[in-house]
Amino acid sequence: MAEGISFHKLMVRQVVEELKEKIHNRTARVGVVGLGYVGLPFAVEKAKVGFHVTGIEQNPRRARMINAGENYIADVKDEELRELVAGGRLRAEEGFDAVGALDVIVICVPTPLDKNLAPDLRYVVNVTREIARRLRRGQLISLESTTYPGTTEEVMLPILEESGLKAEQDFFLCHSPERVDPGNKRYTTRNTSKVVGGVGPASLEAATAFYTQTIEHLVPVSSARAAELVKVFENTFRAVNIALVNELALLCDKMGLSVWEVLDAAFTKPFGIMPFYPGPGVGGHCIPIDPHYLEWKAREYNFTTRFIGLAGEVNRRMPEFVREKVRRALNEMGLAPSRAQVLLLGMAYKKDLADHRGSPAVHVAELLLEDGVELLYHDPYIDHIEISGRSFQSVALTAELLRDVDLVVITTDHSGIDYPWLVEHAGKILDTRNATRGVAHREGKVVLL
Ligand code: SAJ
Repeated sequence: MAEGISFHKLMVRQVVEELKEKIHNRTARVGVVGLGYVGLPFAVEKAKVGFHVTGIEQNPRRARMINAGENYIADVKDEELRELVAGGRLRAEEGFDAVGALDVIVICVPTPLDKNLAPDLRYVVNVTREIARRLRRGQLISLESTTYPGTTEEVMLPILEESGLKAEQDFFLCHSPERVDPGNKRYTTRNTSKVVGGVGPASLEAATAFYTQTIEHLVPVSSARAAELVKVFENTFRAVNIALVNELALLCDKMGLSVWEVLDAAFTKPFGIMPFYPGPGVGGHCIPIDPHYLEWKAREYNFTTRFIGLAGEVNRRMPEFVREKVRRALNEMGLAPSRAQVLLLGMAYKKDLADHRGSPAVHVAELLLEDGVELLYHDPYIDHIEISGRSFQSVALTAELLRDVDLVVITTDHSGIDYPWLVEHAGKILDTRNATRGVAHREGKVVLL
């Protein structure tokens, strides 16, 4: 028996070493499934250090754009993408035929919630099934999508082993959560430390060899589940702290205090605190969603994650609070919402981005339309948008427009807006982001959240 075990271990060792050799000499063929704001920057980083990268992207338009060297992700440099595609280092395919020839496959597909705030793993499961059909010995599969602890081991592993191959001996499986802060110029895919956890030691060894090629600081943990929990904790940390300051904003409104003054003063504390700010709500495809993956999984252990549920409740309430502040502002001008023209400044879910997925500004717009407001919007990054089934175009921001509208609501604090000019020409402003902070003579004209 001892002989058999050592032969088995020898075999595994050989498979791991072969894969690591291909990774070290960059001959490993890398696949990235999902070329979005996580997948494309990752694919470019891997191609830049010499790997041949195949993107597997179900969106035909995106696949065509990649193969034409055209970029669509702001965090990727157009020229870099063009050169990598022209040099044959990076290409995109719509299907999974290439999987059999790949050595490492990284999965960066969306993990949304369904309408009951339960995890929707359809993309992860579909991709895993497609890979399982083509799985071969020596491959490393890495899930980067944010998900609940257990997805890699309880959902993906059984599907992959339906191939007849076994994890930790024929193929390797890990979870290495993405940590992308869209628009962040300081922290990139390369210099952001990255957590990685395998379904076993051989998987962790293979994954570590792969990720250290392009990530400056790797953080190995004991399992894929631990890696999954790290990531959902990170986003839960943000959701809860944003909800805390949003709740403070609601209380300050009752108390007649400025939440901005209170927070600015609180954040002068040089230790033991971290700045978060209230806003019109929490958008994007991570913070409003990922914590509910953990909340859902915790129920399996008969455990209620009260902070997550409460944070979601508070954050989802903020668009309604902005609607209330708009009504009050119009009321002070003697205007009923149904007789008012309101300009929303910013549709993106956060500043200096064109992304409006789950954007609180969109929720605010929907509520104002319900109140019968004549709605206009300006967003330098988003030239058209559909809200409540109606199409809107971004209007030009002119002094004349500002004179005409009854109220301007700053919903996204884009850096490129000239806020002193805005305050000078607008009649009344509801500033939900404190974007006009420091602008002279804003008193009397600017109402803060
Ligand atoms: N927000 C506030 N107040 C704050 C911070 C944010 O209202 O103090 C709002 C933003 O306006 C936005 C939403 O919350 O609508 C989410 O903002 P975010 O920057 O936390 O979220 P994302 O989805 O753009 O990026 C985050 C990453 N952000 C940071 O770490 C700064 C990080 O949580 C994840 O790496 C990433 O999502 C992800 O992909 O999970």
